[in-house]
Amino acid sequence: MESSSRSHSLFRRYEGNPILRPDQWPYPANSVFNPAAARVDGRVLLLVRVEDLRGFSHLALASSDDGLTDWEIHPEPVFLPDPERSEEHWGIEDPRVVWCEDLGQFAVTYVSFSRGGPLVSLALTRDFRHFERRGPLVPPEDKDAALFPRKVKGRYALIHRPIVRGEAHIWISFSPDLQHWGDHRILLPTRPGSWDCHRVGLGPQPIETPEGWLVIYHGVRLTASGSLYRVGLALLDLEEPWRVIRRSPEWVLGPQQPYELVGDVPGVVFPTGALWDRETDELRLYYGAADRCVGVATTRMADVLDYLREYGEEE
Ligand code: BMA
Repeated sequence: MESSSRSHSLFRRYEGNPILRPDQWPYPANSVFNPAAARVDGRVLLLVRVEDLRGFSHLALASSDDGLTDWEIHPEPVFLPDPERSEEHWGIEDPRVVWCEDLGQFAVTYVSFSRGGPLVSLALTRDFRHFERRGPLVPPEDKDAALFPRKVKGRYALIHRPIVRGEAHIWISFSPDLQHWGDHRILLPTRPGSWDCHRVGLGPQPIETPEGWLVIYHGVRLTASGSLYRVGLALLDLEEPWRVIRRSPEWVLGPQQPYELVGDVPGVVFPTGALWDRETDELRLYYGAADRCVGVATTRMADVLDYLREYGEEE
């Protein structure tokens, strides 16, 4: 099959999209989007970014047995900005979640908005109701971060997206203790001229597969009528994750549906949660649509790996 047909048929949107909308919320919300995803005791939990009517964000919890229907929305926010913490002055946004073997807890990396700009903070949780804040990991301006689910060669690893010299590439950094970060390297740069030429940023947490760490990322092109946010894929070496094995030349999901084209920010597909069911091989991608609501799209991991083997560019 021609590569473009393959890229654009890899993910299938759930026909019941959008699965979460602001009008379903138990309290006034402008938008509900960019959720992290986890499976806990057989249920799917989404830690959802909710923007209130002042324009500040916090995190709320939605849960469902099948991860598609019958969402139960917790009546109150579960993670609010702490007024004592200067880094959370203008709210908290866009969480990513990963089960961390070494910590025996879920690690939530989220964007906290300080007066000095957005930066990445870490909180640990087991139940998504109680959170232990570990504070900022990196200084502003930085976003779109997740830890790896295990240490790599004895070190914690973090993918993140600092802005350096006005450039927005995806970086990887390492730490012995989750506090001191170093060995910083550019991992996935923007590609001049391409659909991901202006900005790139990590989507959900990196996922360990037999062929490498799967990284799902967003790429941005600025157009005459605003930014277009689309989704690309990359595979990293399992033991040397700063080595990119393959990267999709084309986007695999882009704004097409009305709920992705109309919202506070039109033309945005922004994946932040992923669940891979190893038994059925289904890979689900939870994403924010147009900074307004939540959608889900699915594929099979085997198809993703085949696609990258066949069409991915070697770096
Ligand atoms: C990014 C983040 C996301 C947002 C996206 C599109 O920079 O701020 O929270 O969904 O832009 O507006």
